[in-house]
Amino acid sequence: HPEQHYLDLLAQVLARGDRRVDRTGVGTLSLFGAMLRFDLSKGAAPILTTKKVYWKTAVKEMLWFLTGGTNIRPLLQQNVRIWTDWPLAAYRRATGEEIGQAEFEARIVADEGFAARWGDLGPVYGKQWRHWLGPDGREHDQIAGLIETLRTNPASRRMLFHAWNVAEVGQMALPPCHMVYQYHVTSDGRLNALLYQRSVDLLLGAPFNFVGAAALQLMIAQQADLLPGELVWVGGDTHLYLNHLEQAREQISRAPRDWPRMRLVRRAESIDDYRIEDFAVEGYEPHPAIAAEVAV
Ligand code: DHF
Ligand code: TMP
Repeated sequence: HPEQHYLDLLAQVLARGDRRVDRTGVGTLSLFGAMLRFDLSKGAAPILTTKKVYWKTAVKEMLWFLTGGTNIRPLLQQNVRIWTDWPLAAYRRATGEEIGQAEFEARIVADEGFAARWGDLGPVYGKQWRHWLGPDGREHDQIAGLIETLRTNPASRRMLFHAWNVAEVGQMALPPCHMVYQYHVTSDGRLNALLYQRSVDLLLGAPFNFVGAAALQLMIAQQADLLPGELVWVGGDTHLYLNHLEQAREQISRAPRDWPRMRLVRRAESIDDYRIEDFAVEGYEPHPAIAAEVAV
């Protein structure tokens, strides 16, 4: 089962990970350099079955990146709370106010001005993917450029987009983790993708990143009249937080089940026209969710 390779990676990090203090102060076990390969060509999607993964949340996050936005307000309006911790931490640092997460989220949703001031993550993924600012003041839409090249010159070896804008990394709430996506078209019309992720929270973050990358691959393939092929995932600093070790052991003890199928239920006019309702997942019967705290 392909999921076994993920479980093996969890086991490797537990067994051989280098123990170190990290930016968050939580501490990690870390291995450097990992690869997983997922075959999307038969309709199966890398949505882990050894714990319940909230795949709609991951797809909504990907759709939000594609809008070019960097403010968490539209996420909260769709009940997606995975990005709240970082603006909340910044707000608490700046104001000293001991506001709770639910109250902060409610204020972001209710008050547009508050959201504009406190809900923005800086020039993160959406900005760099859709509006990378060149030195001449011109903006570059890397996603539109990628789809254009896939349509007109699919043999190109230059089909990628990048979020690591060196000049702007310092203004980001969190520098990009899933950093470069490269694409490749086979002679029989399959779209392969390779995601390079520089930093990997293997228990909490990676399962979301697999789903996001697969959803993006389905959308881009459809827009370029290609069929999905393989998704190759490469991790740089691949780690388990020290407060996730029990959860990782629990997950390893579970037997993977058949992967669900994910497909698009309609053809969208452009890459900007997809909605969460366009994604159908069938046959997803995971083991129960595994609760874990995210390191901020
Ligand atoms: N920081 C760290 N330390 N790890 C991350 O994975 C991470 N991911 C970020 C931003 N910063 C991060 C953005 N993505 C969750 C999942 C993905 C994500 C942020 C958070 C998360 O908490 N997942 C939980 C709850 C899911 C839910 O409530 O919908 C999970 O059990 O998967
Ligand atoms: P870092 O910037 O110090 O590397 O911290 C980022 C942490 O967030 C790290 O544990 C990796 C994790 N992460 C993911 O695994 N996937 C993601 O999509 C994001 C945004 C973060």
